[in-house]
Amino acid sequence: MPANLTAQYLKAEEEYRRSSTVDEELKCLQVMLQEIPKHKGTDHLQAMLKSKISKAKREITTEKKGGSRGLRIPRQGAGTAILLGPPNTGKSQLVATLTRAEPEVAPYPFTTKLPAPAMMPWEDVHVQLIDTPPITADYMDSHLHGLTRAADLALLVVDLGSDDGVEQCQEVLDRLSTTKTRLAATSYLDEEDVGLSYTQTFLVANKIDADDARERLDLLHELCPLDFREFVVSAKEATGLEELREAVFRSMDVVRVYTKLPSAKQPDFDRPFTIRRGRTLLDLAGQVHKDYAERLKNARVWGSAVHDGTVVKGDYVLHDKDVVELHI
Ligand SMILES: Nc1nc2c(ncn2[C@@H]2O[C@H](COP(=O)(O)OP(=O)(O)O)[C@@H](O)[C@H]2O)c(=O)[nH]1
Ligand SMILES: [Mg+2]
Repeated sequence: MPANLTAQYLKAEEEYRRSSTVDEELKCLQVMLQEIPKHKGTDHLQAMLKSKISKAKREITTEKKGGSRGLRIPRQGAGTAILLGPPNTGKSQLVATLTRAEPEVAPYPFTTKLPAPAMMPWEDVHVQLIDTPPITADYMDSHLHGLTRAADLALLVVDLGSDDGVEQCQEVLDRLSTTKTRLAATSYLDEEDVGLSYTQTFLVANKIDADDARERLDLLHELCPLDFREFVVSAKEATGLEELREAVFRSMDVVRVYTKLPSAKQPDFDRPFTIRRGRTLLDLAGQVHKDYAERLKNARVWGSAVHDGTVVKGDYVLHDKDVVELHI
C-alpha cells in the first residue's frame, strides 16, 4: 500500500469495497484515481485503477451490440492479416510502411473510418493486410468481428509511445472478450460453442523509438501478460519490420509452388501459386484451372522432397518452392 494516500482516497476505497452497483463502483474508482499521488511508486496501482475503470465502463455500456451487416473484403494473396488496436497506435503507419498503400496517418484518433485492404510484399508473394478503425472500451466497428474471424492472423497493435497504451490494449481485449470473436495464440473454434471463434494473433508493440518505450513494454508484460508471439517494432523508423513481415507470411501456413507447362522451358517464377501446407498436387491443379483437377494425369516435380523431375500423382503433398510441371 503506497504511503500518503489522502483521506478522500481512503474513503472512496472503503465505499468501493462496499459498492453494490457498477455505477457506484465506477464513481469510487474515479475518485481513487484522481486522489492517488502520481509517482513511480504508484504506477502499478494507477494502472490497476484505470483498468478497473475501463472494465466498469464497459460493463455499463456493453449492451449496445452493433448489427452485423457484413462487409466483405475479397481475399487476395497468400492470406489475410487484420490489424486491430486502440486509436493512434500506428496501425495505419504500419500498413503504410509494410505495403505501398498510403492510408491516412494522423496524430488524432478515428482517422481510419473503414476497414481497408492493402498488399504487403514478402519475397515473391503478397499478404493482404486490413487496416481498421480503432477499438476502444465503448466503440468497435461492427464489421471487425466478421473480418477478424475470416482473417488468418490478427496483429494487435500496442502503443509504446503513450502512458495509456497498456490500459487501452487491455480495453481492446476486454471488449473482445464480451464477443464471440476473440484473439489467441492459435486459431481455433471453441469445442463447446463453435460460434466462439479464436483468431491467431501476434502482439505488435509499436513506437519502440519513443522515450520510455522500454519501460512501457515491461509494464505491458507485467499488467497484461499474453501468450501471443510478440514483435517490438517502430513503424515510423522501420525497425523490427522485416522479422514481422516474414513471420506474418509464415503464419499463413501456405507453401509456394511454381508451375510449368511441359512446353515451357522455364517455370513461371514471377507468380507462384500459394496453397495451404499439407495440400496435394490435385488441389493445386484445381487452383491453376478449374478443369485441371479432372484432367490431371501426373506431374514432374523439382523440389526439396524429391529427386529432380520425379513423376508424382495427384496425392503428392506439395512443399515450399516446389516446381511442378503439370501433365494433363
Ligand atoms: N514515434 C512513433 N510514432 C509513430 C509510429 N507509428 C506511428 N506513429 C505516430 O502515431 C500517430 C498515429 O498513427 P496512425 O498510423 O494514424 O495510428 P492509427 O490510429 O492506429 O491508425 C501518428 O502521429 C504517427 O505518426 C512509430 O513507430 N513511432
Ligand atoms: Mg488509422
